[in-house]
Amino acid sequence: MTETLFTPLALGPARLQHRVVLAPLTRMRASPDGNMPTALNAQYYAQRATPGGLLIAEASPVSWQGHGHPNVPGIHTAAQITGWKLVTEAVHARGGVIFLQLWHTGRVSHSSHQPDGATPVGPSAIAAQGTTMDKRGQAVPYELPRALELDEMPALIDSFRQAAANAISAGFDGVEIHGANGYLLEQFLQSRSNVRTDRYGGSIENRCRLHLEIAAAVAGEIGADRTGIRLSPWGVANDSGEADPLPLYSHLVAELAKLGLVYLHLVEPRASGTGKADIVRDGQPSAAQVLRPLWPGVLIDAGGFDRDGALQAVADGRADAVAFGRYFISNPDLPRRIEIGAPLTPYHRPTFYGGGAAGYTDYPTLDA
Ligand code: 8OZ
Repeated sequence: MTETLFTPLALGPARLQHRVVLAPLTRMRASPDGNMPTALNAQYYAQRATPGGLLIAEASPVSWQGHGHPNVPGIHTAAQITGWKLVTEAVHARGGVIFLQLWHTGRVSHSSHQPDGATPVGPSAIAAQGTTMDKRGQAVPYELPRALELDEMPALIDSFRQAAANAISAGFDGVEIHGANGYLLEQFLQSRSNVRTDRYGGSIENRCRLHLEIAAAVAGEIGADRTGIRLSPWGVANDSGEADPLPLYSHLVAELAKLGLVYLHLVEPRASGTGKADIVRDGQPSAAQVLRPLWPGVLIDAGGFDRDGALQAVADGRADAVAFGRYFISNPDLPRRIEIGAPLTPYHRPTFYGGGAAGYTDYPTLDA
């Protein structure tokens, strides 16, 4: 039988009733003081929850050092765990399944986001090209990062393990390691940002080490069946990009597969950007098509899908599930609209990041 977006799917201990997934989306609406999720955030996620539907909650720094944007929720303080419980309880009350994305921004942070105005950290002292947002939301050039010392690596890895434990105590069903989009893990992966000469740099094996050690630490803490990971091969977000991605990502995916993680989440390169515009890069390979043979578990694909493209990706076996971002923002009942082929409400990009309920919890459902 050909699978569709509406065939149930086992995801570790969870049973998904459909395969329309909420992509992890930075919305910058946590409390400015303490970076805690709020009742408004709980309302937003609950609106998008469906029985047996998977929501991947927005990228959440694992430490103060991991922050790089205003008003994003963290998962490293007791108050943040309490705030996240509002979200997970509201989603579970509607029968939903919710994972949390664990994040460290690395060199694309800015000293204004860092404790005591410290210099952002990265694999090597190489600045990203372009601009980022400072604490006040102003565009500023990327800074020259400080290269992490070898003896800082165990604590860095442990911050992901601890954040995963925190996520489970906050009620999440699992976590997704953010290994994509030019943030710290991807900075280690790629030769343009990593020129280390120790065991975390140089060879492909060494550049993949941080992903694999973090994945093993998180899976050891909460179970591989609750641990997913997101990658963006061929992506260019935040001044990332490997000249020859295939050998690098083939090794990484094959090694991750040995850890038995519950899912691999890929960002299709055609959609790679930084959230500033609707970027479509033509002529890119399909990451899912290329890497599917190396991944025996659940594969979630993301990046610029429409209804037909998502149905096709699941029907031809390239993906088991498809994550939607922009259209899940503007259509809280997106799974139902896709199921019945209903028209979609367009999204309003100026309200993607920051602000309150407008452009966040005020998009209509079909019933409204
Ligand atoms: C858009 C704006 C800020 C952050 C990512 C977490 O690209 C993000 C992000 C996207 O993965």
